[in-house]
Amino acid sequence: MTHPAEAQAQHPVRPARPIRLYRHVLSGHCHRVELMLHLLDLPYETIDIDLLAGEHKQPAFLAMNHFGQIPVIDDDGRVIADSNAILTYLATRYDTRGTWLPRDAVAAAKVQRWLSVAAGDLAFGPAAARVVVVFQRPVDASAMIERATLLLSRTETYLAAPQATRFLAGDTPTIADVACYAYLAHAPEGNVSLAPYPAVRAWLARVAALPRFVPMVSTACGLNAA
Ligand SMILES: N[C@@H](CCC(=O)N[C@@H](CS)C(=O)NCC(=O)O)C(=O)O
Repeated sequence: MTHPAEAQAQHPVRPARPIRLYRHVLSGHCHRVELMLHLLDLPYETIDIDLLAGEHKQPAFLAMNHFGQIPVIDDDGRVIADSNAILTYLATRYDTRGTWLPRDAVAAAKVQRWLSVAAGDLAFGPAAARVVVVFQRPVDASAMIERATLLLSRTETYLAAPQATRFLAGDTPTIADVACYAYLAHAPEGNVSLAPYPAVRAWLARVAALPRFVPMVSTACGLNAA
């Protein structure tokens, strides 16, 4: 008799129909989901949400995500909100080899550590600083830039250490890399330079070189304006 795990490996789960991704093209939270869909080679379609018109606060959208935020996916009726939750879902359901979200306890903890960074310092540092510039918000971004700089210097130390691995949570890519990529790669749009961080730039290049990688749209904002 075939073991269930073997059967799954022989017949990997595929979406019954294209996964619907509710997104905005300039959102790094949405890009990480789109990147994961590409890396796993999953069929999907996009629905652009008009953030400026407040479409994400309308009842139809709130019915999918009470927090009124993108991204959200609808996979044949399974509605999942929150970018890191979506990465976890996609890896668990569709990566039958289990490399993007390892099951080993220590390896899984290493991934979760960077998901926490993505939802904390990354979101409130470089991502927030970029929003101020790209969406021309009338707020002082200096505390966000300071947080971004601290995050980048800590990440540089981590990635430049003699025992450092090629990717954030090991020698092969995981959803940790997918979650952290866009807002670090696009930090210059928020006036945060990547020049002092060669190990971070080398890691970004390794992510960008992955098969089926897709970039996020760049804007000519912040340091990119020069
Ligand atoms: N924790 C959420 C944060 C998502 C998020 O901040 N989305 C932004 C766009 S990048 C948004 O929807 N902002 C509108 C709002 O918060 O009202 C996730 O990881 O998905």
